[in-house]
Amino acid sequence: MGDTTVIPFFVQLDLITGKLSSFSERVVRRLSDLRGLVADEVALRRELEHGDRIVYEVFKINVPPIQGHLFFNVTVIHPGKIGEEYHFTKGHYHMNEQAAEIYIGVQGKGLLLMRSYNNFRVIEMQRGVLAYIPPGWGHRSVNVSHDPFVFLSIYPADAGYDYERIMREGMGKRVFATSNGQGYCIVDD
Ligand code: PAN
Ligand code: ZN
Repeated sequence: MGDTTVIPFFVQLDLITGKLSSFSERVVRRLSDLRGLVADEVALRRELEHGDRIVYEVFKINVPPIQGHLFFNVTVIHPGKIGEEYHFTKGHYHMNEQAAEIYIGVQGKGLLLMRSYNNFRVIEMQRGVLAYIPPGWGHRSVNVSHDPFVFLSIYPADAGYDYERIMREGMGKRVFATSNGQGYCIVDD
């Protein structure tokens, strides 16, 4: 029997801006949350002297975190760099190795970095791109534009998050601004 404790509901997603009409929780990640994850820790410390700015936010809609339910939420990565490295999410593997995920690009331009052992994939994200993250692939998103990069995520509510493995092993790729500040380059890490 399925879990019937939640009754059907909806929220309105603005397909141009990614703004949700309502959400249950707003998770804020700041510069200081990226300690140990950035290429240039000295640049990070320097930028922290000017304040602990918001790098990205996740607008979550809560449903029970159990098998059968789906989480869906909107991530906004604000434009910016730490040193020459574009703003990115911490990145994670799902604890539940059976859990896949779908990302849908809504606004701005980003990269979805994925890793499974020594296999690496990068998908360019923008409005209308539907990306599939298979079970077992670690994933991180990067904003490579001068506007907010916004995307929707949908995944099993019992997926769980393993951030430690990314801390230990990294994503294997990093994304930097090119010298004219307009483009990006993907570098092995
Ligand atoms: C996304 C991410 C979101 C924030 O909803 O959780 O973009 O990234 P971090 O969780 O790495 O901070 C997702 O992949 N959920 O499974
Ligand atoms: Zn995920």
